[in-house]
Amino acid sequence: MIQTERDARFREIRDKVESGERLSMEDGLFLYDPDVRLQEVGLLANLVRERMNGNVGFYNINTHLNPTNVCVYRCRFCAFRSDLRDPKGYVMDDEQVLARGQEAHEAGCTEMHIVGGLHHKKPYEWYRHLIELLHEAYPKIHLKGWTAVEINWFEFQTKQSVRWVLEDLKAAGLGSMPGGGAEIFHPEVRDQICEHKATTHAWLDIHRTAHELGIRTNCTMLYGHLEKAYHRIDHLLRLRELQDQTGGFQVFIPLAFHPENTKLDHLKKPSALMDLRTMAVSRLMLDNIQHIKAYWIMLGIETAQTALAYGADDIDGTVRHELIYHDAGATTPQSLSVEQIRQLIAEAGREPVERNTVYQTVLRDPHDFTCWEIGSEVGCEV
Ligand code: V47
Repeated sequence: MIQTERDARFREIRDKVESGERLSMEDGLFLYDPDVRLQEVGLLANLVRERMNGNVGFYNINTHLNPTNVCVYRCRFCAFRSDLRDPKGYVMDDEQVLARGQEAHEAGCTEMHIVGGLHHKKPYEWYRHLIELLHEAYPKIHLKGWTAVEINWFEFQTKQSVRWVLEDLKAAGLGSMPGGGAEIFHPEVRDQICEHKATTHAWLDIHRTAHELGIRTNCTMLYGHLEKAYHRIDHLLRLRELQDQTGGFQVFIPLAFHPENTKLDHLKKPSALMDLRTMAVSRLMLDNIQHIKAYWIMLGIETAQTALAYGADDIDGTVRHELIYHDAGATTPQSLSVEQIRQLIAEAGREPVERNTVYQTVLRDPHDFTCWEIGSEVGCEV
């Protein structure tokens, strides 16, 4: 395509975006063409970002908990997993899990992000028990736990339906589900990186069922490995289609592949330019998902800040105890203080706003950081 044709095609897409018209597979592929200037794609995504979320840069105060890294699956992109008898393998006991809950409370966390391996010897009841244990001890902390891959495993373990498993976990205190395990839906890629685990159909169906039960969920896409632009757009369109039907996704998180210590360590990490383009294209394609998250742990702080002008309106949280990316070579800090995270959002020209997991604004007691309020609900007692 020559430059004048490219300019005309870009104007067509800009007109669609300005008038709120939905973009197609072809539009998405065009926006991934490296000859289409990244800055222009970014400006267009920023238009949508500001239309949907104003000038706000959301963050939360959260911690991660990975109760075990032992996993029956061997996803080629994963550096976190361990075999049962590998010295790297671990399983946390109740005391360690509760200590993490106490630490989260003292740090003023509103959320614990809980995911882990699928341990060969741990029954569903153990995973359920961890949710119940934390919820009973720290009922104010929202538990965002277990991806669709874990739910699919629990379905297999219990021989019960997805609905039964999700209702049971909700009764135990599960608040919402993270977006992991989506990877790339297209079978040409999925079959090469994680052919054994939850299928695309299962992943989408579990999220659909969660939404029907009033459990909000997040969604992700792992990019920068074996996939091509076509697979990425296909992935976004499948999410958009489900969101049209349920409205239950609250945020989309594009996840950049980190190759170190994985079976794909011959690949190069995606560039910051690729990260920003993926952020922008995601914002433009997913017209029905309210938030786009630039996960600073995975992007690095500078790229996450820049992403706030390329479609993203959220940079995730202060985070503690992150393992999945750090095991795969992430060089970002283990956590940020509240001052640091607010400062980096402000430096990017956005207004820092603390949110909880379901995007309600959090107000803090200036004299006691562990006391916070959502709407009219006061959340300082544990
Ligand atoms: O599903 C695993 C990805 C995901 C690597 O919902 C890797 O708010 C890059 O889903 N390089 C788990 N990516 C993380 C996740 C997540 C993170 C932050 C917030 C939320 C949320 C969800 O991480 C996995 C996989 O796609 N992953 N290994 C790796 N080496």
